[in-house]
Amino acid sequence: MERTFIMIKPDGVARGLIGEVIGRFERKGLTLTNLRMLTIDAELAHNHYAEHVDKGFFKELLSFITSGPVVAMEWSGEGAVNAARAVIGPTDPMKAGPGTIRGDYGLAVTQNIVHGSDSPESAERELGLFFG
Ligand code: DAT
Ligand code: MG
Repeated sequence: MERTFIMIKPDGVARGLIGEVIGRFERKGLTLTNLRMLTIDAELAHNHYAEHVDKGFFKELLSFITSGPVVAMEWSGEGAVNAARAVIGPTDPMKAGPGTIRGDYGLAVTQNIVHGSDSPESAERELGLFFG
């Protein structure tokens, strides 16, 4: 059994998409095994997005991800990391097809509604950051 870290970002929470997003992972067959609502501070944002701190878009990403409450979740199931990424869709919502969360609800690459871990190793690291 694999687990992955999924987070509904501040835009998804503000737009009232928590139920919609959770329902999609449930219908995929994944199991919600932990959940926590919080507002990310700068330190946690730097840790979570450590691979991106030197990128040109990081300042915008930092300001966005700390701008309001998020829903942090652990989802479990066979191939959970890739299954969840398929439900979420590509990073840029304009390139995400209909039927994916980002394809159905997103327009801009920063405000793309949901985060999903990109590998089992990233998932364990990110789950540790958010759930200890
Ligand atoms: P993903 O969230 O699909 O794993 P990522 O890890 O490459 O994508 O990037 C993390 C987040 O940073 C992404 O969800 C949105 C933002 N981002 C990525 N590339 C960007 C870009 N070129 N311009 C603006 N924001 C970007
Ligand atoms: Mg990523």
